[in-house]
Amino acid sequence: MNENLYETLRVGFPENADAPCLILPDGSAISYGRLEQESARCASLLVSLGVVPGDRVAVQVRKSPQALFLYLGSLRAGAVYLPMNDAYQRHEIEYFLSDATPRVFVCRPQMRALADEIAAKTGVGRVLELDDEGKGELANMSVAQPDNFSTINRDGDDLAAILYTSGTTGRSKGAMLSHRNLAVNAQVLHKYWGFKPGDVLLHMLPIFHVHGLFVAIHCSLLNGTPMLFEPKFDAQRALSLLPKATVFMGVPTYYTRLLSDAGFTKELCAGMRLFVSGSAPLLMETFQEFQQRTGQTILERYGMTEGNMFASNPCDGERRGGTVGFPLPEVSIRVVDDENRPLAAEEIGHIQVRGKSVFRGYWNMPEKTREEFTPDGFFKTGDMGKFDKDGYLAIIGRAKDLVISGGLNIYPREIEEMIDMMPGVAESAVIGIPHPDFGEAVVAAVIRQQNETGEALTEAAIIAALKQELAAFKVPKRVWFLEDLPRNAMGKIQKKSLREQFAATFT
Ligand code: MLC
Ligand code: AMP
Repeated sequence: MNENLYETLRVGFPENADAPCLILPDGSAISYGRLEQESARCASLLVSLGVVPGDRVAVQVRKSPQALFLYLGSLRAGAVYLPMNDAYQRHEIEYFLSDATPRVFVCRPQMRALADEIAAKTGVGRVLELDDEGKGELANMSVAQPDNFSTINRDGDDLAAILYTSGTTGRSKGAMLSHRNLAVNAQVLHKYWGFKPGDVLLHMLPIFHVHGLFVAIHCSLLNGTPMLFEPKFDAQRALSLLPKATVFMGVPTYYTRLLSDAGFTKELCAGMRLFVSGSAPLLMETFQEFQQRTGQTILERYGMTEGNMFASNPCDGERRGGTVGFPLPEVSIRVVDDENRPLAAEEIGHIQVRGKSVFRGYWNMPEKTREEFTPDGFFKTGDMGKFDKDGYLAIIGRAKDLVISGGLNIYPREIEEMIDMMPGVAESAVIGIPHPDFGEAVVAAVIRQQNETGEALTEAAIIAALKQELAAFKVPKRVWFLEDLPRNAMGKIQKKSLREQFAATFT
């Protein structure tokens, strides 16, 4: 049996090849038949460029139908898809390409010069361009390819994708996801969330992370129904499209932005059957305000790049605010103490997960992979939580030093390392503090070296320097210069105390 994820998804495609798969902002539609043809062309193109099963195909482009064809084409060619946030800059791209050594790198035209330079340095075989409208070199080359392609046989354990997540040590880790990991989760979610004929998903998430690329797209494809495929989240656009949709998926920022618009009404949501939130904590006040405004209850779920979705509130049944619901079918979740001993309900501990959707480990990091799994095969999420008496899981905090801003993860270590290298800096501490729009915002506290006058080392200079190297969403929104950092008796920086000191900055 061919366990290629594409074949699993294809089972859900409608019999009528003319049925719409993507509905674009101008109202035009791309049919399921066309999706098959275009993904076949992309697969053929990759093969013609020498891509063989297991080769990585790295992609850093804006969301477009062509980008989706490329993802599916990569699956069909048996390649390992490596999507990158389009905000990533030199420092990040260079690391991903040198670590993953892809055969092909697809970039935006405006990144071409940098891409060529990095590709030459890291040994990438071929760089191709795809512009923000889904046109350009790659699209032109794929037109000439045959529109049918026999999807390459893959075993369930073979890799389908590598998604990089930042690490506490400052070094990003490539989470290896297999065809089985993704297929199992897609099937489970499709069923658990009650997808049915007639559903239409409003797709406004980026397609370089688990949420937008896997959760949202796989559910729709398995259901064989259309997606209103928008380039990005925009509250005004959402208001005009919600009446045409039945399902919406977003990070909490999408919901707070919708709620802050007076035009977001109950009537607008009358045809909606499901609002899903995840990737970051949904505040109880957002959950409640949403209920009051729309009469609908947001379904909160919990997941991670390293294993897709782990837990979800029920589709039918009580969706409990402040919780992420129950472990999904095929996933075991336990809450344990520091010695991996399971805790009772209401006791707070480390959340660990095991199951067919949990990843195969970190690319090129066997040691790190071993550290992150327990001897009995549970993955240590780094999240803290508890089950309540009814079995609902609540996420209480994080053991890992991680900031989640607008649904995007930022590891302070990565930013601190870059600030610490700047001339005149003695040390720094990067923290997340409450932010009304992004949930959390990244800020930095910096200690100048003793002889540093402060003339060159300003807040603006640090921010500008970081933007050269790092994705803008990771760059601190504010930088403060302090005399010293709060420390405990062991000399460890007390980030909690810093967070308390600056907590009211944005609120
Ligand atoms: C953009 N900016 C952010 C930001 N997004 N800053 C902090 N946090 C963010 N999330 C900054 C930009 O760098 C830029 O800064 C300025 O805001 C304007 O950028 P923009 O692109 O125009 O912003 P906007 O379109 O408003 O984007 C905000 C957003 C977007 C919330 C709509 O970030 C988003 O779609 N987030 C969702 C991410 C996601 O898909 N997460 C799922 C991960 S999967 P400057 O300085 O240049 O002006 C996962 C697993 C799971 O976590 O469980 O799902
Ligand atoms: P990522 O590495 O981008 O996949 O982010 C995964 C992390 O996002 C998890 O480890 C959690 O810390 C966080 N997360 C995801 N969903 C939720 C949620 N519903 N509530 C709180 N945190 C969440």
